[in-house]
Amino acid sequence: MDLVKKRLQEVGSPRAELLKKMVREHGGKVIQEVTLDQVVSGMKGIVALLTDSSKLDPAEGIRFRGHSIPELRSRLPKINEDGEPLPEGLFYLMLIGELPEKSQVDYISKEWARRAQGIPSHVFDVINALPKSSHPMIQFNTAILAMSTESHFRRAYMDGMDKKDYWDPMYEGVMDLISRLPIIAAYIYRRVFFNDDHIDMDPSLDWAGNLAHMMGYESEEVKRLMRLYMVLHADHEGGNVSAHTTHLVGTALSNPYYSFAAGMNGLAGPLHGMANQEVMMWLERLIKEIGTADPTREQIKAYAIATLEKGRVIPGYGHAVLRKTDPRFSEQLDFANKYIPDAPLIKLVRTIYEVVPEVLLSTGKVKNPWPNVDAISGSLLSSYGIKEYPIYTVLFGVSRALGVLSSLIWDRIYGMGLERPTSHTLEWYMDKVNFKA
Ligand code: CMX
Repeated sequence: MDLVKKRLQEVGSPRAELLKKMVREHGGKVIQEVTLDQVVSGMKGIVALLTDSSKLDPAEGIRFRGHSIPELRSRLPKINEDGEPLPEGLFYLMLIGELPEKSQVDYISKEWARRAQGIPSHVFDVINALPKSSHPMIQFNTAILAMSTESHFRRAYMDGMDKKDYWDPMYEGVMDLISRLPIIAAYIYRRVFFNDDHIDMDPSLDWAGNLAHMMGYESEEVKRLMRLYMVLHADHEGGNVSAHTTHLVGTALSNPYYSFAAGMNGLAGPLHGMANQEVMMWLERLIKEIGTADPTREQIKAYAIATLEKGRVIPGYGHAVLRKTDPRFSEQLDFANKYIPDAPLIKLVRTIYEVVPEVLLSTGKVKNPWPNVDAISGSLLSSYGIKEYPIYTVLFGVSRALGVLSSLIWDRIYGMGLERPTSHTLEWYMDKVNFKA
């Protein structure tokens, strides 16, 4: 048996039993009261999800199964000692809850390289039927849906499988899907930006290294960046739009392809994953309007204020949960300072970081004026030669699969129920809070 699946079975059953027992004994206990503010502000802070893969602390940032990003950068297995961790290791950690050995990570690399071979040809036909001018996220999400013809879960469900075994075909589908995403992403990249000049995968490479290779980047530097990028974007607890949507759709027992495609449609929004592209467009306009790639703090301040006066957001800044600089930003800046400290875009990102928080604070309404993951990721990719902004959200999506799909398997292990919160009319709320018009 697949060694990851075997370990998952060993750790999964006792945790599922634990949850069942706790609900039996404490199911009626009140966790939290909900305010009207929370209902209309997008359910912020409402505790209503169970996600083990990662937890976001507003002041500290993300921890994956209890481990901070700096810890993971030093403790997860790598190819080279001075390199970045392999995302395969983070997947193992999020799925199993234990730091993997290098041999387990190598096993996943090989397993994904094997499973990646099976993409049916109609998936590429579907991509090719879309105009090249359609956004890469449209092509990516369509391809994910097109791959659902291969769903083990759908077949097992139709064959009448016992629901306690659903996690098994879900695991199979998730492993297939994750293994194939780099091929799909690279195919779209080479289709749109390199005139369909495609590059075959190299089964001897790791998952992220292969993505860089198939996109056309052979240097060890870009592969190292891609491994870091794939680790940093993988998960951000359960309530963000892409994670929550994947989970929500999965509770209808939709297969992993349907569920993940739904999550990716959420990632494509400019307030979520598409912010990485928005940041680059904001920087491009800034450079054009000010007339220099090395603007002063005063010039940046004036440009940021003008953005707010037009009723627009400053992309890459702010967060629904975080209340400090996103460690995913800091870790990328650390990487840039180490390897490309003089890159013009990185210098610009640093100066913006000195100016924008103060501008946002002065509005008096922005709860978190600090940069998030998207404030630097595009500048880093661009400084390494990956300058085609529309592919950035696709890369985010490839990485995000690791977290949301490991959680989707756990949803089936836990037997999570159909998600179905209650809605009410405006009049109901008026009555509830005793408000007279
Ligand atoms: N620029 C301008 N205004 C901002 C702002 C920003 N970067 N961040 C928040 N605000 C505004 C909000 O639009 C809101 O204004 P209104 O009251 O007029 O509606 C007000 O400040 C309060 O918002 P908040 O509670 O601080 O933030 P939210 O939880 O509502 O939204 C987020 C969070 C990320 C959508 C918001 O900060 C934002 O729009 N940032 C820019 C887009 C971005 O970078 N998104 C990426 C997030 C990370 C990711 O998912 O990838």
